[in-house]
Parts: sequence; structure tokens; C-alpha cells
Amino acid sequence: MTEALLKYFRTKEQEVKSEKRYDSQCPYCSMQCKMQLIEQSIVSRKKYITIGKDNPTSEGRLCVKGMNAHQHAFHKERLKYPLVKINGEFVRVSWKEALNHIKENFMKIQEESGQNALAVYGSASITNEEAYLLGKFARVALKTKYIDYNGRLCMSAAASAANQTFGLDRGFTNSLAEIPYTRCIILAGTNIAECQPTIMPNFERAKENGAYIIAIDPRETATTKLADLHLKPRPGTDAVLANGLLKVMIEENYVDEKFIQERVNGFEEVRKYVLSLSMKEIEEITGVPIHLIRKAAVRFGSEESGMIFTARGVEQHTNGSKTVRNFLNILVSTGKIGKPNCGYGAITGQGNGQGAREHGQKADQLPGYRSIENDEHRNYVASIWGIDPDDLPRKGVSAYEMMEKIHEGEIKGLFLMCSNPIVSNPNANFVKEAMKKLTFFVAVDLFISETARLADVILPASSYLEDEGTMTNVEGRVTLREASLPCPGEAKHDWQIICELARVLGKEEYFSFSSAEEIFTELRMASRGGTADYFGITYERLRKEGGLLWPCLETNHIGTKRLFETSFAHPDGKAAMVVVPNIAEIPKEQLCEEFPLYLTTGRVMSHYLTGVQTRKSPALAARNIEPFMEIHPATAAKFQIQDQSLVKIESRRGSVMVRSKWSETIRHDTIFVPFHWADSQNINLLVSKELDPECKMPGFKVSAVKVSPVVDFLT
Ligand SMILES: Nc1nc2c(c(=O)[nH]1)N[C@H]1C(S)=C(S)[C@@H](COP(=O)(O)OP(=O)(O)OC[C@H]3O[C@@H](n4cnc5c(=O)[nH]c(N)nc54)[C@H](O)[C@@H]3O)O[C@H]1N2
Ligand SMILES: Nc1nc2c(c(=O)[nH]1)N[C@H]1C(S)=C(S)[C@@H](COP(=O)(O)OP(=O)(O)OC[C@H]3O[C@@H](n4cnc5c(=O)[nH]c(N)nc54)[C@H](O)[C@@H]3O)O[C@H]1N2
Ligand code: SF4
Ligand SMILES: [Mo]
Repeated sequence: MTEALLKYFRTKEQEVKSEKRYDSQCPYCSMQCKMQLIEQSIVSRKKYITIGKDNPTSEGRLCVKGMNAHQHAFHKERLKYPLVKINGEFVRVSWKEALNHIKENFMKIQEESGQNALAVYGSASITNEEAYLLGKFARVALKTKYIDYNGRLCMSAAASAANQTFGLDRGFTNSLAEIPYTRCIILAGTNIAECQPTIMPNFERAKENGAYIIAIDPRETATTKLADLHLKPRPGTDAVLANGLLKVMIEENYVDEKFIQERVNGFEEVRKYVLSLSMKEIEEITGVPIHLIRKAAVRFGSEESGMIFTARGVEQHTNGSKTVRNFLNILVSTGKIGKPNCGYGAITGQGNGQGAREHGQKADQLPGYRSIENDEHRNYVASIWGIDPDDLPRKGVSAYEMMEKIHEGEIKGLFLMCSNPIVSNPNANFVKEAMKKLTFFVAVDLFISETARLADVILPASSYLEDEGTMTNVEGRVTLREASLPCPGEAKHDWQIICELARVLGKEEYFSFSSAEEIFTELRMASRGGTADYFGITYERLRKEGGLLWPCLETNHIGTKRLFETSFAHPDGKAAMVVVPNIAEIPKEQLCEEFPLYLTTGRVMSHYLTGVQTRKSPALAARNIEPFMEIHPATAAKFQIQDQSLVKIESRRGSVMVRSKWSETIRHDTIFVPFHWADSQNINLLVSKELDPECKMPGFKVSAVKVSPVVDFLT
């Protein structure tokens, strides 16, 4: 540093009058990096800096989003008061007025149209306590069967696959600390370098230790650059590719006969099926040359240890659940699970993407990963809640299907917490129409999001800097987010909002909580004996031990670092393989003469999901001010598209306009657009309503589209 620079910093430091520090965890991805916000008072203003804090998962690292997260939390548009829409305009009201207004409308809807005319839509960005309470609120306070959440669009395929194959779904079967010591890694449809950046050193260390990395992605990314071998399948054909990999592994004798014999069901059927397949056909369907499939299979099969990671690239398909199961077929037939440095990771998405899928926000679920259709489970949870099990509603429908029910008029009122569905759901035009049809709509948010704009009431929620609670991270590690900054204006914590609303609805006795910790104490009991058992976890332990991996059965249990060491979680202790047919599983969205290209969607490093938060952060927005369409120059030439020019993309559902970005490394038949922008740049206007029949995941990663230059732009 030069003398002049040093002098500059010294002067700046002298301007700082006082400093306060607040602990928290990043509000964004599943790494849940621990951080500290430093608030400096400088003569006439406040200055904020965010630094990382050491912990077992992110080891003190932060990425650019975490470092700048406070910018949205302190943004001038942060909601500070309840708002009620009067004659089309939002007007500030008191909490009392807002809550009474909600009560009147909710009661009227249920009196006129029945309990199930109200629906709840939740989120995996809220804490475990809030996710748990929201599930209870729907079932006990509103008595509706309709509740689901944004994680349906995110983790449902991986969760469904792990539950079916292993009998239990915890994102990572091991702890991150084992990654550096594995010999071969398959990264299928995951862009960790941009989406969980602070996980990367684990993979870099593995590489330094000689691990061979195979990436599967239709385009080159910062993640695939780390790989020794990059397979670029046609979008949506990963299940077929996995059949090819498995065929080679079986033919070359890389399967673990002893492991299969002792611990796996269904291998014989899968073996027979994949051996009947032709590699030529697999090459034709996937677009991946046979010799590369062989190379990947032989390497993964022959190494003594290996791990497979999947993320939304292979999961967000109308066959996402089966695709993941096929990757798990590979893992269990090679016996690379349940032992050191071997395992599976579904790279979880949102901050609480893991915990929020365990405690009852899902349409068919009760806390602790229990089933709402299982009588024993119903009796247990009803006993914790102090209600008659017969009063517990049955299962409802998935997130997007709730939009259909709204359209049909069956659902008339909606309570939305922490999500922006008109931007994040597929078939966005339809979803927006649905929202407009609602008789009464309440949104709880930090901002007036594109969806909240359509609400009748908006309630202001607290942010990650203000709201204490537990979050279960990418490893399945339960962490305590200590947050202590006062709420801005009259904003309240999501759990407080749920409790207050329950109170005005006459259900106070079930929701009389005065802290997040009190809710957690009930959650521990409610999850006890379930697959996701949190009973042994307490705030005190989390403070002392920094985080615990579930299941954690007793307060002296150390948590579970590695799953399935001696048995899987099915009643017979065995993993269940399944045949994943090539033909039936090809995506429902087909190319044709009119729509000749695959559109796939995803993320960039500096933005988060629908962008409501990151688009308000100047440092992040500046990195990607607008969406772009990645396209191969040869394809661009075919459709007369210049680099950096405005392009119209059309599907069977709608059209958007974005700027082109030539890329030599994407497949010729595929374009890529990130989904962090809204309104006329909302890429979900193009995505179809088709869902995976098993888990109801939309096909975000394959739409048939055409592209054309926006000629008027230059003339
Ligand atoms: N910066 C940033 N980080 C995030 C988020 C964010 O919005 N921004 N969101 C968080 C959340 S909620 C989630 S769910 C995760 C998502 O994390 P990822 O799933 O890693 O992210 P995506 O970009 O959606 O998709 C990953 C990759 O899949 C590839 N892909 C697309 N189609 C296919 C296909 O058919 N087959 C294969 N094999 N690959 C395909 C894409 O090219 C992309 O590189 O990230 C979390 N972290
Ligand atoms: N095309 C396409 N679409 C996709 C995907 C894709 O890859 N491609 N990915 C899907 C995936 S994986 C996901 S996870 C979804 C996510 O989609 P959404 O659920 O819509 O996610 P967000 O953009 O995070 O919306 C969160 C909203 O809650 C607000 N908020 C933030 N924190 C809080 C809080 O603590 N309390 C409250 N009450 N509000 C808060 C934010 O301001 C924002 O308005 O999108 C899905 N949609
Ligand atoms: S976005 Fe994810 S990796 Fe980046 S700081 Fe936040 S939690 Fe950590
Ligand atoms: Mo997600």
C-alpha cells in the first residue's frame, strides 16, 4: 500500500466516531455463511461493512452477495408499516386495522366458501421456527388443506428421489469436510461456483489432492471450468445419460456386488434394463459422444471413492425426480455411499431450503418429515398441538397447482409469506391472472415485490439482521442465526405476524409464543421420532457447538455427520433402485420447426432468485444490470443475432426481450437466460405449466423457443 493510500485510510478511520457489531447469517443461499455487520457512525452518517465469521461450513468466507446483503436491508424502499389497498392505492394503516381487516375478509371467505377457500404459500427463506409455525397456522388456525411453498420449485425432485431411494432426504449425506478426500466427483447440473461460491475451496482442495471432477452441464460455467471432463448433454436428457454411465459401469464390472447383495433392492431389474440399451441411441438422445460417456463411467467406477452432486440443472424437469434417482442408481450400485469420502449431495438452494422442507410447509407433510396422510403421524402431531387429529386437514396440492385452484375459483383468499410467485412460477401470465382473481390477498414481504403489488394487504417483515431463528444449511447442519438489530419502523418478525394473526382469528391458545426459541422448543417435540428429528438440538447447544447435523435424537447426541453407514432408512434397511426408461422420460417440451431451440434458465453470481433483494443492492445490480441470452455464435448467425443486441425470445406461452451474449461454449441447440428479472423481462412467461408427476416440480430447465433480432432497435 502506498503512503498516500495509508494516509487516506487513517484519516477515514479517524472519522469513525463509534462502531457497533451485529451477528447474523447471510440471507441468501444454503451455505448460510455466518457474518458480522459492522455499523460505523461517521460524523453525519452511518457506514456498514459486512465481514465473514468462522464456522464449520463456510469457514469465515463470504461471497459478493453476502458482503453486500445489508444494502437491501437498509434500502429506502424497505417496508416499515402495514399497507392496505384502498381504491387501488396502498395506504399506511396501524397493525390493529390491518389485522382486523384480514380477519374480516378471511372469515367472510371461509363462511361463504368453506375452510379450503383460503390458502397459504410459504418459503424456504424463512427460519425453521417460522416454517413450522406457518404449517401449523394453516392447519390449526385456518383449518385449510391448502398450503405449499416455494421450495416446491426448488428441492422437490431431489427430496422425492432421496426419500424413495434412501428412505430419507437430507441434502448432503456427509459433511462438507469429506469432499477434499474423495477421488472422483460428478457435478450434475450444478453451478456451485456462482450459486454456493463459498463451498468451492472444498472442491479445489479435492482437486489438489488428485480428485477427478466430471461436470454435466449444457454450457460452460465457472464450475465446469474446474472439471477434468465436461459432458454437455442436450437439456433434459440427463436421465438417459445416467443410463449410459451405468451401462458402462456394469459392463466393465465396476459395480460393488457385495454392497448390492447386502444393502440394495432392485439392482437386477435395472441391470437388465440398462444392458438392453444401445449406446448409439444414448449418444443420439443426449448428444454426448459415446467415448466421453465411457471415459466418465470408467473413471467414476474405478476410483475407490466418489461423490455425486446434483442441483436444479438435472432436477427442474418434468422428469426431475426420476433423473435424480438414476444418479442415485449409479451411487448405490457402485457402493459409493455410507462410507468415508463417498456420498450424495443435492446442493440445497435457499438459505433454509433444507429445514423448510422438513417441518410441515409442504402440502402433504407434518413436522419432522411426517406424512399428513399417516394416522400415526397425525395422532402424534395433533397431540403436540393439543387438537383432535380428526380436525387436522388432509393433504392439499403443490405450489403451482394452487395457482390453478385460484384460477378455477376454488381458492379465493391467499396468505403469502416471503415469495414472489408471479416471477418465480412457470407459466407466469397465467399465475399473474390467478393472483388478480383472488377475492382477498395478503402478502408478507420486505418490499412491494411484483406479486405484493397485487395484494390487498402488505405486512412488513423483518430481515436477516433483525430476525433470530434457526436455519438448516446445505449440509443438513442446523445453525442458529443470531440477529439483533431493531426492526425498521413497525416491521415485525414473520413468526410474530403469524402469532398475531392467529390471535385475532381466536386461536391464541395455540400460538402464544414470545420468542423464536419457544417455538423451537415445540418444534423439537413435534419433530421427535420423525425422520428429521431435531429433539436433541437446543439454542444453548447451537450457541456452544456452532451447529448440529440432524438427526439429533437426544440432547447428548452429537448429531449425524455421515448417513447410511450401516443401513438405509427404509424399513428393511436397503436402498431402492428403480428402472428409469429412456423413452418415457424425455422432456415433455419438444422442439419443432417453429420453436427450434432449447431455452434453459438459471442464475448469475450477483443476483438472487426473483431479484427483489439483489436488484436493490447497488453493488450487486451494477454487476448485471439486465438479463442476457447466452447463445452460440453459430446459432446467432443462423438467426441474424448480433452480439450484445436486443433479441425477442418466444415460446408457445409468451415472449420476452433481452440482450444477446455470444458464447462459444454453450451447445448450439441451447440458449440460457437467468431468471432474476421481472415484468417484461420475466423469463417464466415462456416456461410451460407441465409438472413432474411425482414431485410436481416444473420444467424450468427446458422450453422450446425461437429467437429473432429486434430490428426496430437500430432503425
Ligand atoms: N448467485 C445465486 N446463487 C444462488 C441462487 C441465486 O438465485 N443466485 N439461488 C439459490 C437457489 S434457491 C438455488 S435452488 C440454487 C441453484 O443452484 P444451481 O442449480 O447450481 O443453479 P442454476 O443456475 O439454476 O442451474 C445450474 C446449472 O444447470 C445447468 N443446466 C440447465 N439445464 C440443464 C440440463 O438439462 N442438464 C444439466 N445437466 N444441466 C443443466 C445450467 O446451465 C446451470 O449452469 O442456487 C442458490 N444460490
Ligand atoms: N425460470 C426459472 N424459474 C425459477 C427457477 C429457475 O431456475 N428458473 N428456480 C426456482 C427456485 S429454485 C426457487 S427457490 C424459486 C424462488 O422464488 P421466490 O420464492 O419467488 O423467491 P424470492 O425471489 O426469494 O422471493 C422472496 C420474496 O420474499 C421477500 N423476503 C425476503 N426475505 C424475507 C423475510 O425474511 N420475510 C418475508 N416475509 N419476506 C422476505 C423478498 O423481498 C421477495 O419478495 O424460484 C424458482 N423459479
Ligand atoms: S450468498 Fe451464499 S455463499 Fe454467498 S455469502 Fe451468502 S450464504 Fe455465503
Ligand atoms: Mo431454489
